[in-house]
Amino acid sequence: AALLIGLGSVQAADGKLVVGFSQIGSESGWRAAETKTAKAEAQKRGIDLKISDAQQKQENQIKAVRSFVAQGVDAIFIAPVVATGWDAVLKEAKEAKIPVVLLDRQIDTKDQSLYMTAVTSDTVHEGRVAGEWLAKQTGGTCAVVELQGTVGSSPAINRKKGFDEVVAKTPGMKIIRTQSGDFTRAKGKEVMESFIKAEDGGKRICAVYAHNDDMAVGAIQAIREAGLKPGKDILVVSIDGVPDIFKAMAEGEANATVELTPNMAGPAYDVLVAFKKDGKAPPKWIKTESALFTPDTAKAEYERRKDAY
Ligand code: GYE
Repeated sequence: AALLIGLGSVQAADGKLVVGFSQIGSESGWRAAETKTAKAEAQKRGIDLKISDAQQKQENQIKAVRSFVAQGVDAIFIAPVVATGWDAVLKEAKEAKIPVVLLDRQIDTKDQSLYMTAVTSDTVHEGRVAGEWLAKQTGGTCAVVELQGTVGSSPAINRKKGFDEVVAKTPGMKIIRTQSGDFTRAKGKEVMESFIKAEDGGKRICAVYAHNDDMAVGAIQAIREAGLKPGKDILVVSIDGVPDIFKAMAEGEANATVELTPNMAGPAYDVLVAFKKDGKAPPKWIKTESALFTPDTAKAEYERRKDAY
């Protein structure tokens, strides 16, 4: 919709709500699905969505937010690549009275008034669920290598924290190597290759815990290329629930995933519409579900999702 500049405020000519979304990039299959879903859910509600791709850089996100403020959009959605460093730009949005909604990642700030709400999963809980599944599966004895997400991002920090809690109370479970694979398939593969080399061709590794499915898929390739059987010689547990991991599970090459819905924008639009209508502020955290999936249902789950991604 075209924008009309009025007195101190800007509105879409056709009365549509205008939302500016600063997206991180497309590092994972999950994120591509989140972007796709954000567009579809906007269309359903007649919302004019403007997406800016930050190509993994916080400075690009800050620029995008400033540009949305200058355009006078009705709301700003941000998927914050890292957790720190947001206060200054969020103050600018607040001064312009533009509500901000965080999508899928949280931020570190002392001033909770800088954003209206965050739609995310409980990423500490996801790490716990993955850890508990692995502890149970292995009878509590397992040498784990960990592929962390993007350094400084809330899901990487929290998925590590939740998993570490389980390790701390399971004497036979240990993380023997841990490194960031930046949430990408290529990096996940590369780091897994170095883990395998460092651990006697992979023989000392019981399982790989990847902070997302894409890195797990990369790790599966590395395991296969090293002459080992992913899902058997080295167990594979990760988070997201993208179609490719269900496919890998159905083929016996992955063992468990914790689902993360790609529909973060839908609930955000709903609270925004309510807020614009009657000024009702939503709760500070809108928590999405995190369910564990294992190979028994993988084929059906793959069929059910493959088109939505
Ligand atoms: O799990 C990963 C993505 O921020 C929770 O980011 C999200 C994570 C998701 O790249 O695949």
